Amino acid sequence: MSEAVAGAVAERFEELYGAGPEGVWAAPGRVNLIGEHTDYNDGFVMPFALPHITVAAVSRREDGVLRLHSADIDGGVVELRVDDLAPETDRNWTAYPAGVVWALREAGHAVTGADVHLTSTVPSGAGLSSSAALEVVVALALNDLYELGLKGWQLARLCQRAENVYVGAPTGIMDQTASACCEAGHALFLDTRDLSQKQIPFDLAAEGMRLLVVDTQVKHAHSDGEYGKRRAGCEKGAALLGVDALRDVPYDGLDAALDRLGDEEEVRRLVRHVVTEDERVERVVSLLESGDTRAIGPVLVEGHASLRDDFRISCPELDLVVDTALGAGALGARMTGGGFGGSAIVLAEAADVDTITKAVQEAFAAADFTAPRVFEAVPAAGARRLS
Ligand code: GAF
Repeated sequence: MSEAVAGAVAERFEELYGAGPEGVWAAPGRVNLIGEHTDYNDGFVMPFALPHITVAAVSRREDGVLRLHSADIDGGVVELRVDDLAPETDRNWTAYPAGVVWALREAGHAVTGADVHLTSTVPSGAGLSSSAALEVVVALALNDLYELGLKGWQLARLCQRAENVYVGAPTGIMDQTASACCEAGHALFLDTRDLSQKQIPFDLAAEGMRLLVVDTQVKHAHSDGEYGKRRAGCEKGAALLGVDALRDVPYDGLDAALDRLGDEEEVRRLVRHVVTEDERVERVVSLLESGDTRAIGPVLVEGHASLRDDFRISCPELDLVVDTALGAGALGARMTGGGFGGSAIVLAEAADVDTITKAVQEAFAAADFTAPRVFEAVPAAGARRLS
């Protein structure tokens, strides 16, 4: 499968650029099991990689030229000069790969140009980290070709910088780390403060369960303001409480912290979400480690309520998925990713998958919403070289 994909992408690269690529790489999208909007608060997250990948065929250049092409976007080859790359000057898809080159060079790595051809099966705008997959696949290819010796978490940091500074989207570090560091069959328990990681075995099929991803088809965007407002509100909360980040507010000190915030109603809600969400991640980890997998369902539901009521980033379509799936027998369900659209996840007994899927599709039709895309997610491999 990977070989066939790599061969096809390499062939197209040769048609575009006149010679075969030096290599072909892949980086996946992700879903987050639990731990939402905790990553820019130095907290905990628990994503796993999807089988959906962005693939890049890449060769080095020594003349300072960066040529970018995507099979998925009209517009042909885009040619840039690495010396001219500057933050927030590009509003197109090319800002993501160009931002990675910029971040590598800013960090002192002598990247002197590249020819890049990309294609992706990660749905875009679905909250499944298509941007991170795009960044990470380019970073990994350049890391290999220019023999930079950077580890997965270091590539993730550089990709985050590309997205924050070059693209101008104030996201955290979860998605890039997930794409770079996840392992097949596992969810990644990540401490976003120091990027320490633990791979947690997550094989639902072996226990007769499934995890569905329901893409509501409501497109979200991170640079459009609401994400940044939540982030700023969390930073305000940390400042008012005199801590470096909300991660430092202990769960058993939450009530006292909320009292101290007085009539800062919005900040109180944001703080309550982040502090309880960190606790939920730790609870899910310990349930999975003790083999009590079904018991994570109610924790996912609590997480959704917190994102809907306290963080206020759900939408009618996401709420409908969660309510309908639970009504049709799901063990748990919640929105996943940045919010304001995108996808929800549903944890279900294998035997209930068809009933739940049908119920969600019918509920969307009855509400006159665009039909959702439903697929089963099995934890897949992180970024890697294909050929
Ligand atoms: C988006 C961001 F990119 C992540 O960093 C994270 O904050 C997530 O939203 C919410 O948990 O995917």
